[in-house]
Amino acid sequence: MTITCGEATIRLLKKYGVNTVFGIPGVHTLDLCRGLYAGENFGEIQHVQARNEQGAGFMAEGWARATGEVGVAIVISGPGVTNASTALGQCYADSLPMLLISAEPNTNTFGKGWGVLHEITEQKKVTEPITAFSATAQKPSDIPDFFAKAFSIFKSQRPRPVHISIPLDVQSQPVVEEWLPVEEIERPSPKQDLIVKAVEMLKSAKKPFVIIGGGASKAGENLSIIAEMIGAPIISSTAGKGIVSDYNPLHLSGSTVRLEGRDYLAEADVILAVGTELSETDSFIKKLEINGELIRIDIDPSKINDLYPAKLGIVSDAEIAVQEIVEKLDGFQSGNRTKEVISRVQELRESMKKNLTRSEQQHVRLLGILRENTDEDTIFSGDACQLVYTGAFAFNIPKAKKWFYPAGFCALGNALPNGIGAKLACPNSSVVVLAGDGGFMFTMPELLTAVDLAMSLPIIIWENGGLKQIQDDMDAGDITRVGVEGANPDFVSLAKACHCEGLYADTKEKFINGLKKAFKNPVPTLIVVKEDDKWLLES
Ligand SMILES: Cc1ncc(C[n+]2csc(CCOP(=O)(O)OP(=O)(O)O)c2C)c(N)n1
Repeated sequence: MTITCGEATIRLLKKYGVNTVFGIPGVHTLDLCRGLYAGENFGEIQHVQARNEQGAGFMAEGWARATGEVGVAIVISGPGVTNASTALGQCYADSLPMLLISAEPNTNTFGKGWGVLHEITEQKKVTEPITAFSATAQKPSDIPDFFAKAFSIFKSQRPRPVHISIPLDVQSQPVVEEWLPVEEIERPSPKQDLIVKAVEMLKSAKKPFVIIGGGASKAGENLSIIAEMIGAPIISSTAGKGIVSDYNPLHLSGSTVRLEGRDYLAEADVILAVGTELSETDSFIKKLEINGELIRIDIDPSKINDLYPAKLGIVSDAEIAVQEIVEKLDGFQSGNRTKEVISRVQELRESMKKNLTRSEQQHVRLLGILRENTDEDTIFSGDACQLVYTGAFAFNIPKAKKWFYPAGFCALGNALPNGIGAKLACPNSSVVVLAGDGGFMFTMPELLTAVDLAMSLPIIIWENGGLKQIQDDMDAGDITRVGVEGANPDFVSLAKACHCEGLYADTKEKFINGLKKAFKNPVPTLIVVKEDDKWLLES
């Protein structure tokens, strides 16, 4: 039977296991929209209407953060693509699978510069630097080929976003043949001699250390076994938080952002770094002091000898390589070292608590209350704000994929739409959004998307009078404050105007009760917490 290319594209998405797409339709995506409800596709894929394509992209990102599976957004050409591009940047920086499907004007207009609707000359070039690849379909049969390449990247390589543009005239062409998904290819395994060498280095280390990044998301259990066997402290990157539980006594959590954590790392003689870029955004200093021999395990060969060249580089899927190291360690025990490391980790955690700023002390108080009133499956979707910076090292996350702090690209405004995507992907998990007053306003209209979805979603807004991190940076640099003190709305009234619940939590009780109700309200609840309120200053 003949169907349109738009319909065939949606059918193929379904065959790859996609059941939700985020987007905003336009005249350029009508054939894709027709495909959503045509024939056997009818209602198979939920379309979530965002209020801005940046929101749609961030929702797809949230889906990917929560599940490790591809998040999909469908947008118009031109402004739809430029709006959604920030989310591509986020997914690129944090190695997340996201598929942006966009329209493009008719192929006969390419390169002519006629100024047709939503035209960008060579649209794919806009997204090329922030995707694994960006491609324009010249004919319908390009689409299954592009999907095959994209899904191989999502499943079997370093996951990164992909952008596929489907021009108007291609979308409407007939497709006769049935498009099928390709089989998953095996993820790369390590060379045996390198695993043997790594095990020798770990066994003979006097002060080993383990660093965990987002690429190790399926290796958590074995990484704690390794740390326990060899007596090593663990530190996580922002993307690696929760892969090994923050409650593990060997774990310093995401404390590469703290001097205490970094100084301890500098003492190590052998460092096992798994699935981590060791990027600037994990420490916010130019370079970590690494004095020991570095073993790097990464699926991406380009990572092995970058800013931190490895003494031993193992190109492999992290899960497979770490499993093999555990097997080859064969029950090894480092003697008393594990005990010693546990007490040192405890000491450093205490010392981090003592060295908090006035703001951080308040964050820790709120985060402590939040932890007591949420379960271990709760997902925390954070924005780039001071509350979340503190949480990176001072908030315990027990499981992988439960803490979103997209430090990689660090675009403000991700928290609410990321949370919406996560809640749709994991409807049985509670989701809490953590945002600064400034960052929240970037994607505030997506509140209405959550209303459409009747979503129970507590949104905690840390109100500290503007763009405080940058205020602080300006103050510290003796720069006259500029552009950081703009007005905020009355968030509680705003919530009501958007058919949401809203409250100002000026006591601990109001906060806890508001949070409990928010998990049940059939709409989002804005819970505004103001820095320097009395209850946050009580110890
Ligand atoms: C899209 C984007 N624009 C600008 C910035 C720079 N920036 C980083 S933190 C920050 C302040 C954020 O303010 P707020 O969300 O209120 O959090 P706070 O720092 O007050 O905790 C700004 C403007 C950014 N990260 N992303």
